Amino acid sequence: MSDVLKRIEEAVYNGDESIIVDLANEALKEGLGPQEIIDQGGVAALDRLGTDFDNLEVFLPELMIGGDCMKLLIETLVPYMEKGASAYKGKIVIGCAKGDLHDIGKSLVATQLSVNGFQVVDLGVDVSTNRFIDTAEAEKADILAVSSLLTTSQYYMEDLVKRLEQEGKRGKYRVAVGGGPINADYAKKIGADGYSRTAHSAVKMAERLMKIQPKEELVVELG
Ligand code: B12
Repeated sequence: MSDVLKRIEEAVYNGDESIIVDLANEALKEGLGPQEIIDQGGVAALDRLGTDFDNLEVFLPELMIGGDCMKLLIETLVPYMEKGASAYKGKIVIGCAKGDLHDIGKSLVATQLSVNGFQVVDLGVDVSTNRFIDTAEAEKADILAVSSLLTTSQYYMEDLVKRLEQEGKRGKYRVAVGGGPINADYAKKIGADGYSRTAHSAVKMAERLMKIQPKEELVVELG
């Protein structure tokens, strides 16, 4: 692995916020792509922090500072992300499930979708089922996208699908889900229409979703 990617991983892991921007620029100068820098530098560090948090080797403050470093890394790299075809592809309402404050992955998905032609309404974190549905109605959205990293919040994805069915609105929206503990089997089990493992592959997944009717088939992109 490139030396600068390793140094970015270390900086995010150690919460060295003051050197993140310089390192990101150095990596760009070396010809590395923004997505590669985010995944192999930033995400690698957050994965390590998550594992070490699980093993009681690091604690909440380290997770928080690591999260802030990652946000700064992404903010620095977003202007360099390649824009795909910009013709309007559809409208997506996205947010983190109720109770969930992990917004880094959700924001990466929102950014990828918007630079690739989707109009994105980002509701942020801790979004209730009512707010998802009310916003989708008001915005005449095509896709509802829910992110969850907490097993305690993922239940609200199922709640959303059920509520749309109970209110006779299921046929109006495709529902996409993603986040750490989510996988294709879970997406299928709760009756979602789409799942993708990464922000990058979320674009393909959303494009495919726009071509099917809700509940026609499960669209999966592993990416
Ligand atoms: C950083 C972090 C935090 C930061 C979050 C900062 C922020 N603004 O987001 C802070 C410090 C706030 C935090 C708090 C907590 N955290 Co935390 N956190 C993490 C950590 C280390 C990284 C998460 C991250 O950003 N990953 C990087 C992003 C890019 O990955 P991602 O979110 O998975 O997203 C990608 C894909 O999943 C996908 N995707 C994501 N969303 C969507 C949506 C759709 C529609 C699609 C298609 C795709 C998609 O695309 C993304 C990009 O490729 C994880 C460990 C880990 N490895 O995930 C723990 C982790 C998620 N946290 C955990 C826990 C327990 C907590 C706390 C409960 C700790 C506590 N005791 O208070 C609190 C809960 C707060 C709350 N109510 O949400 C656990 C969750 C365990 C579980 N099974 O529920 C984890 C797994 C750590 C662990 N191993 O124990 N955390």
